[in-house]
Amino acid sequence: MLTVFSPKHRLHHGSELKDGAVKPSFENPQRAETVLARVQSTVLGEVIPEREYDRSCYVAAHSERYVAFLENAWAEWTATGKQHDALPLVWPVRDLAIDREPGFIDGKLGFYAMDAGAPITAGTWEAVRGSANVALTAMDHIIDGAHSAFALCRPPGHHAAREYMGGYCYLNNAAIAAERCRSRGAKRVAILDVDFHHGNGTQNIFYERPDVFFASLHGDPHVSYPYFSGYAHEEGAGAGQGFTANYPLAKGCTWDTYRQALADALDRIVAFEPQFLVVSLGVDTFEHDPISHFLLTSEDFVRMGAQIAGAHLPTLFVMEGGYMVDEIGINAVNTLRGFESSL
Ligand code: OKP
Ligand code: ZN
Repeated sequence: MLTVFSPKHRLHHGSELKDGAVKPSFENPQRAETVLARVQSTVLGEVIPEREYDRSCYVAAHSERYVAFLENAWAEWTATGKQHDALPLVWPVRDLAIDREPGFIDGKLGFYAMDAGAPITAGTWEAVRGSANVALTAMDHIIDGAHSAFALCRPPGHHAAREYMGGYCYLNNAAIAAERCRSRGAKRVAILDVDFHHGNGTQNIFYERPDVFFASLHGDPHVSYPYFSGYAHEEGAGAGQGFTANYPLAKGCTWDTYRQALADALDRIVAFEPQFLVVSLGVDTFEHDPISHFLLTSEDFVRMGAQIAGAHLPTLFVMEGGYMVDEIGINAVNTLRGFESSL
């Protein structure tokens, strides 16, 4: 399986609020480096760099003004004299003016963010573009005939919605790849999100769309981030009614429970008859993940990959979360090898 990787991810190394202090983010550069090292040591296949893509590819999944915000945010922030990571501290909720973009960076940060978990730094935009271009390059490889590919994206993307960032995510790499399929002629695309956290951003982008089926398995939002989406009753709306499927799973979920939900999600995906499958591959469902609470073992990821291969669809794997850095490479590559070995 081909891997696409960009060293530009190293330009993004942000901080987050943790235990009452600003500390280096769990979402750190070593994550992608560890996965790359495992891809190489297991000889998964060729590793190629990303190609350049026009910003219209990003605007397919996001609003023009949001992409412009991401592009300009660091310059607007430093123009106020600040040099530390830009984080929002105020948000428009409920009765506040949720539709009017503020004219000042402090307001814009809250307007375009769901939480304080997506810091903007000097190198963030370059890294974020690189990550989206990694997904686009790998998707094009599949559209051009390959059965599978691995987009080793960093930063991740599945919390990024049409018009907001959050949860370490800025551009939604999986959604941008799915839109690429559509713009290159595919009628139907499915996205399967196996990251521990609900893919609220992907759901947001395709919620009213009948052409992109979205299924997500994740920690029950009643007790798990992102808390405000991912319930089973969220099934899409309007023309998209019935084209979103959510599987909230209880704390302590093991493979035996997980595989049944995965089987149901894959059945629904196969019934949808998509031309392509995009997998948001987070491995934070791992038993030793520091910020999640499922109990999958490293061997379970091999089983997960094999089960996904059973859908017999051209499949793009897009890297999302996973924070037990020592084992992130083993778990991600186990999934890919499980997929390949059962073809
Ligand atoms: C991203 B992905 C705010 C951060 C709260 C966010 C978890 C994001 C997970 N200080 N935690 O789905 O793996
Ligand atoms: Zn996650």
